Amino acid sequence: MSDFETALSEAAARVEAELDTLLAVDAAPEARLIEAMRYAVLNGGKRLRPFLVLQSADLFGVDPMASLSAAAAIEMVHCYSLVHDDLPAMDDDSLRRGKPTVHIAFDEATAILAGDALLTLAFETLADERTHRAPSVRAELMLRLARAAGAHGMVGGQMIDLTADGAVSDIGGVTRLQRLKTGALIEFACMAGPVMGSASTPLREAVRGYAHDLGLAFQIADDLLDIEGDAAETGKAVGKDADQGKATFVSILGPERARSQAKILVDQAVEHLAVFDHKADLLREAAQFVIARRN
Ligand code: GRG
Repeated sequence: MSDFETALSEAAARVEAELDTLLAVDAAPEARLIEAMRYAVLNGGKRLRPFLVLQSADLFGVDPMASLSAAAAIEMVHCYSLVHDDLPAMDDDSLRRGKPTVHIAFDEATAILAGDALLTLAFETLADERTHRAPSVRAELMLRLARAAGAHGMVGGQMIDLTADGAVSDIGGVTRLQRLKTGALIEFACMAGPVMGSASTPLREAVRGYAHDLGLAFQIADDLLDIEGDAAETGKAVGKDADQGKATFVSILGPERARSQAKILVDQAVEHLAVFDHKADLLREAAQFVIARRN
């Protein structure tokens, strides 16, 4: 295992333990909801977004227990989006992270409620004093996550994606859609560290540049996996973009140009980190990982 893989799996173990604590099972009548939330969250997954939170926080000397709370919060939002995206009204998928999706394992209403409750719990977690002692920092985290996840962020991107019907057909349109749908949350993950560490504007801008290029590279890799990956490796259905006639980076650029564009973006992402010393090495490796991954 490379240093990066070891760090990623250690971060995953830490965030899973935190999620397990935050989603404690109890005997209340709503226990079925907690069970569905746990199923949605404690089911593997690369935990890339939490990793980005922990690493960006480490760059600025943030208390690791505090950044772990923020890492758990973003994973809850990510998992909620996957649960809702898999619903029959949206992508209608029965496989996620190699297991039956939440509405298959439970039922549709429970899946909707589990997603709703994960989104809400994410904000409750950020609002908790354990995430940061300064109320202004907690408020900034909540504001940024709300913007990243909301109507002009992830949910807005999903809306464009669902209603595109050929309207998004050029590279500019696909870039904007994906910046909203997946890029905004990745940017939040990277920016959580500088926010919690009260970083200077130039250093925040360096991390933001990294996050921007990383998010696009991640999405191009996701589009390539949809045509080149297989369900056993990715743990989800593949070939869906083409089946749905969706414009993607790969459908517009073709696989070869898409791959070289992703490499350029990774190089640019790494260049943004030039202001940081070896402490940013794992973030540099994370950029390489997003385009090399097989799931
Ligand atoms: C339904 C509100 C709502 C939003 C949906 C994120 C999203 C928007 C849909 C997910 C569908 C999808 C496959 C998007 C492409 C990028 C993406 C988010 C892939 C999954 O993320 P990974 O690879 O997954 O980090 P793991 O399982 O490792 O966490």
